[in-house]
Amino acid sequence: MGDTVHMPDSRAPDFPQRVFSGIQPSGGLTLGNYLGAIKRFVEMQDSGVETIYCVVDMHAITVWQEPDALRRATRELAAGYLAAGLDPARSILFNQSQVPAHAELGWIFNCVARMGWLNRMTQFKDKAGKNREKASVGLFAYPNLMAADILAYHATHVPVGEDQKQHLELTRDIAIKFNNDYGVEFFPVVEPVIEGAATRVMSLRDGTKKMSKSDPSDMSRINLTDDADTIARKVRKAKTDPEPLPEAPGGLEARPEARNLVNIYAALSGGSVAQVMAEHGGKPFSEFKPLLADLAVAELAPISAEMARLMHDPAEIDRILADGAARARVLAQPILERTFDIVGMVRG
Ligand code: AQP
Repeated sequence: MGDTVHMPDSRAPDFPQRVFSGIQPSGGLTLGNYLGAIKRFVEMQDSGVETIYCVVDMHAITVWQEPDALRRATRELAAGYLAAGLDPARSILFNQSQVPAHAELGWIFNCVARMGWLNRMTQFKDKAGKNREKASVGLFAYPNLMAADILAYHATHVPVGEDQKQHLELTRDIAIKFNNDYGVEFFPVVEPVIEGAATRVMSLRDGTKKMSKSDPSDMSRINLTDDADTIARKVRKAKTDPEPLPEAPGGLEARPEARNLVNIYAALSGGSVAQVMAEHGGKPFSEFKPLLADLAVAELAPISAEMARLMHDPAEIDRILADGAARARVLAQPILERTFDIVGMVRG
């Protein structure tokens, strides 16, 4: 696995390579989270680079979360990390709220980032919708906290799906402005790692919309906790057009639903879109969908079973998160202290 990982050249050559990423416990994990993020997290861990993966619970509460549901989603996400192959002995796994440095550095970055920068964030516009006045301040400032998550560890590489690209550009802008304002070379300019066939998995009901854990329609997504029958049913019912698959990748251009299913197939099989087309081009969906369903079940069923097993022992999950948080605090605290010092805060 390790040799499939491509780490783009760092723009922070003076910093040792360190990977950070996170996922919100804002619902159950989807195939989008798995292919766009978790599968890549595991590959990076297995390649031997230092990896830190977070359950970003403070991000989750930027929109309302029932406390009990948040607790459950936090443990379920941690179980998903473990079941997919993240190993607490090789990666630091923890939840964000157990490491205060994230919030503390986030405040400093609230004072570095400009309103105009945040006003341009498309995710805020999408999530706040027409109800901007009623959105939480946290939802607006979300990218500043995300910058703090990453920069509190001087991380150099961040594996994410395509939708997070703009937030990572903002993280870079914050690092550059902080360094310029204070005349230091303290924060690295991070590199997003957005690679693979499924950097943007789309809804099974609408090929122009991202697959999302908070979409009201459960049929729009495959959840990592879905059983084999449910996965097969969702794939069978996935929206498609009446034409068979095209013979070549170019034929997918104006066919978002077909493209999405081919991308998912490629990501699950570990091949390229061109390989999938070479093998399955010209097949009707009635033939292609069952093959896709089989592939999805083969990959996800063991993960789902392991998640269910792990969820029977929440105390063990809590122990793993607490242990990871203790290790994360050791890394983040000196970086936070130095930041306070650079800014001019008196520390006793
Ligand atoms: N559909 C997707 N395709 C590829 N990657 C995806 N990611 C999310 N959806 C897809 C990637 O998963 C990581 C964690 O995302 P997040 O939970 O922090 O927030 P999100 O991007 O807003 O994910 P959701 O599922 O859409 O959550 P909600 O519905 O709560 O907003 C990121 O790396 C993301 O790119």
